[in-house]
Amino acid sequence: MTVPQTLQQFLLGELKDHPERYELVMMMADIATIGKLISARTNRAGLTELTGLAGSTNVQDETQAKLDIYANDLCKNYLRKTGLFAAMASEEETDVVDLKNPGARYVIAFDPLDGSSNIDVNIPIGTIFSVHKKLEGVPAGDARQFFQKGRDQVLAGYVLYGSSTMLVFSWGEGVHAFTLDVDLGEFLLSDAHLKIPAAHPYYSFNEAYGPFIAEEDRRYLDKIRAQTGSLRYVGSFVADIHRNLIKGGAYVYPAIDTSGQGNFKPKLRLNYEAKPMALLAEQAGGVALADGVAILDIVPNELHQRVSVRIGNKKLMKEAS
Ligand code: FBP
Repeated sequence: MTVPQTLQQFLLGELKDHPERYELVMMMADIATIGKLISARTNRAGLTELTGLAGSTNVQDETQAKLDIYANDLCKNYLRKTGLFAAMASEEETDVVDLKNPGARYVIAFDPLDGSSNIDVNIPIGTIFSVHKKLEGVPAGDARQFFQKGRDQVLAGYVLYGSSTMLVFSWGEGVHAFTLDVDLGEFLLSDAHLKIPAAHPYYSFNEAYGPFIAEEDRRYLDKIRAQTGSLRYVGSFVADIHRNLIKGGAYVYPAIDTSGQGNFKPKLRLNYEAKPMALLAEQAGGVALADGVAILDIVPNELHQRVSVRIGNKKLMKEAS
């Protein structure tokens, strides 16, 4: 019986082949621990005081769930202690947090708990992370640390808290997927090089927004619907992207205008939602576009900048555009 490789064995193997990757290896070990801690809490959320709203709103003007706050504090405190990061940006933090680690060479952006609207109803949620080299000559706590294009990410990925907890990441050499064995308390390798299949049975779009999208997006979605088979949308970015990476398909979140005044606004955040997922999609053989350009080539100019998102199979996305 073959025993799957543990994350630790995988990371030590990387270290043997790429000693220069020491810090990225340490980061992945820490992110895995954070994932296990949040997974343990989300699994038992219904039995604890961690369900429901926290009564506060974040910089996105979203009501924060108690688990949003718990996950954000856990990430912040844990990442500070690693000493690897000079600064961090989070969906739940208005400004960049200077982690006061003078020698640190990296910065990290993350969405501590993606899919907040699904927390209390036991639908998969996730944590998304994106790591860049620290920009020299720019103060650690300066938002410009995060005005780096996605193609310069040195590490990106997510932890999915679903029927099983999975850790999926890339440092630019393919996409690696691990599944948490709760009995062992170890992430075990489930897919060394995840590739989006050629098939594309599913599309993910919140159809409730159908009347509120631009004509070009409407035509695009008509082609996507025609070339896929079924609608699958759970309203957790991590879960919808994960499904489409595994099964093939398209995820589309265009700019929305509910005013009818032509005031189209995108929702998803570039730095800690679109950029990391775009790196995974491209590394898995897919494409990730925003208004016709590769998401990985966009240079952010705001910390919580939002972009429209089209992520999926290369052939499908190209044929529909
Ligand atoms: P957060 O939950 O981290 O704020 O993320 C935004 C999000 O919930 C995504 O996970 C999801 O894809 C999208 O918003 C759902 O938006 P909508 O309810 O507008 O379809």
